[in-house]
Amino acid sequence: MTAQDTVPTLRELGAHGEQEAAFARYAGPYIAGRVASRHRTAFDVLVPGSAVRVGVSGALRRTGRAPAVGDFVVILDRPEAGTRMIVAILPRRTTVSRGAPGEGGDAQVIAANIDTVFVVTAAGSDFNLRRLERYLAVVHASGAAPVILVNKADLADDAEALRAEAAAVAGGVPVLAVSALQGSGFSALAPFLQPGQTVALIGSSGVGKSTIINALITDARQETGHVRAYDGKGRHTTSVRQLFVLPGGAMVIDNPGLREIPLGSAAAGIGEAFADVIGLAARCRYGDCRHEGEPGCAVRAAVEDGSLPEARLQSYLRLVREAEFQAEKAAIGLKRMEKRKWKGIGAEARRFRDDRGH
Ligand SMILES: Nc1nc2c(ncn2[C@@H]2O[C@H](COP(=O)(O)OP(=O)(O)OP(=O)(O)O)[C@@H](O)[C@H]2O)c(=O)[nH]1
Ligand SMILES: [Mg+2]
Ligand SMILES: [Zn+2]
Repeated sequence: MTAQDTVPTLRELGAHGEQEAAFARYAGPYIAGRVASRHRTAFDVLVPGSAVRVGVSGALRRTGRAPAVGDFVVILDRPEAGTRMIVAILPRRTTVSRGAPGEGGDAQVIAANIDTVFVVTAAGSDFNLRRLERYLAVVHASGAAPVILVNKADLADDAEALRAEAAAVAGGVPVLAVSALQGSGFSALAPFLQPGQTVALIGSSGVGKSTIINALITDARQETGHVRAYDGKGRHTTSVRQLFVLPGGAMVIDNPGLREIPLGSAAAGIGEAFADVIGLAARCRYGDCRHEGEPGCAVRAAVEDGSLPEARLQSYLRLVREAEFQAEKAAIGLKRMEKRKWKGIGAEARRFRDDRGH
């Protein structure tokens, strides 16, 4: 399941000091590991020496917290009692999530403890600046550093022009053109793939995330024994999120293609993704300017003099409106939760009364 045969330590699996310290507090038959993939109820966890498939303890399940791919977890390991299960999740450094369509707009964790997110797009019909802006807001909010990969450079008439177009909306985030098919542009990925670093790849279905991972695995001329993210036999749509350990010691997480990228709790990332607009807005006459035609609007002025593309402003305003809507939804969810709590207390009070009545 991993591309390496040697025994990775917790640190080699990407754990940082805080996580090692948190695990050091466990004494007894505990082992720490990193979640590589998640099945219906079981998890594949990389532990020093091997990979194990384990469930989750009832106590952890009742906390409502579920391990995510990339999480460092504590496993209670008592083979003599036939028990081997995840009992705790060690503190997360970063959390990449997307809004869940559920109540309260609460976030769905894509992956945890990610250093870098490769936002993958491809030359051709997937290439969309507005979608990239949305991805950047989500990744900025996660604490991980985004890098944009424009894949399938071999299909582009002018790959450098595409790269530059993406760079124009990336606000200083690195934008790299690659071709997973030809293996070109990969040397520029090396700084993000140092031993112990973790990269998650996200992007639409078909942009080449799995092909890129395969190229990274075979790039190191690993002879045998590795699992390929993409089997090369016709189209293979990734259905399960999975962490791979590269021969060089970096870890990459392959994700199923995202059909939509709800903002979720990523509102905080909008500011970073649109630092240019925020900077202009600071110079608007009114502090609560919505840049919809108010007098003295520095943002509109920038659109008029051509320094800020109208489409980028519209993209920003759309994301802000969505974030406001999410915040409202979250507030409604909170109220509902409160109501439920009160109902629960009411039921308990009735039970208490009934008990007393008997
Ligand atoms: N021309 C060209 N085709 C590529 C390149 N990279 C990937 N492809 C092709 O694009 C198709 C989709 O690639 P995948 O790696 O499966 O895409 P994915 O992003 O993993 O897709 P999902 O798993 O559905 O999210 C495959 O047929 C690949 O061979 C590239 O650099 N150039
Ligand atoms: Mg795939
Ligand atoms: Zn304004």
